[in-house]
Amino acid sequence: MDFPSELIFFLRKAERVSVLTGAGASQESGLRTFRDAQSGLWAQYRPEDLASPEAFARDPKLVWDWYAFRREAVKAVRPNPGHYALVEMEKKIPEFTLITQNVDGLHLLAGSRNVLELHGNILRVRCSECGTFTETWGSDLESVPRCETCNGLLRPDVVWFGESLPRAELESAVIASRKSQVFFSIGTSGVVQPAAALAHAAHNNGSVVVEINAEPTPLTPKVDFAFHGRSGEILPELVKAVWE
Ligand code: BV8
Ligand code: ZN
Repeated sequence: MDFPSELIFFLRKAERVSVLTGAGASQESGLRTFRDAQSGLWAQYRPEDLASPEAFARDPKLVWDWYAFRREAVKAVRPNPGHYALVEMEKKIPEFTLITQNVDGLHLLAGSRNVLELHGNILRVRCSECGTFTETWGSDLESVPRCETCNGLLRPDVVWFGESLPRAELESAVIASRKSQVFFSIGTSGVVQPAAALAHAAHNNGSVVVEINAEPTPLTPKVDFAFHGRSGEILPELVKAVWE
């Protein structure tokens, strides 16, 4: 794949680069994106109808089981070449921030260091009442496991629709996006807020915005460079073209 020489030039001299990733960045690891039709048992549910406090209050077992199913799927997959290309990019850029909407922990597993998990991490479980984190819980399939401290229902440590994002991560993400000289939007449909606003904040502060996505998104008209294809293929080629 050929890359515009001015993008290569920008990246070679960039000191501050921020990257926002979405489910598309994990698709080549074998994880379904959020917008993919859910598989099997879950086909009849829309993610938005499962990933919310109301859904958990209405049917905690259904929501717990959906996350248990997804947690096992995450544990069964590995980072893909796109994740590893971002690890290489981080080594070349003095101030590099990886902001992810993904809850699968694959950037950390690949070796990325400065990662901001805006929507939490599905591998972490906490009490829905007292917030205590736990690594182990009962394997009784009939009911949602409960907190050993206060007996509250356990839940995945992810941000549901209608819930606020973790303040520290969001603030750091906004600052990094605004300060960036180059901002990448990778594998995201750019519809979920406030994450989707980060690319606009970068653009409005003069960043060079680069989109790498399988298909055009609402952001595409505003970006400086758009590459439509698979991030697991494009990212390693870009890193090679710039730094090798
Ligand atoms: C909040 C964790 C304040 C859970 C997730 C109306 C208008 C605007 C906003 C709203 C609105 N109504 C409600 C809102 C706010 C709402 C929102 O944005 N809703 C959307 C649906 C309109 N946001 C919230 O509720 C947020 N909180 O606002 O708090 C507040 C507080 C109190 C009361 C009110 C407000 C919380 C949002 C976080 C929700 N949690 N995840 C879990 O995972 O179960 S979001 C979840 O969906 C994912 O984490 C991810 O972020 C998002 C899906 O987006 P993508 O990652 O982009 O994935 P998607 O499938 O959409 O796209 C993948 C892309 O990849 C595609 O374009 C595809 O082409 C591409 N692709 C595929 N394969 C590849 C590829 N690209 C490259 N290579 C490939 N191989
Ligand atoms: Zn508790």
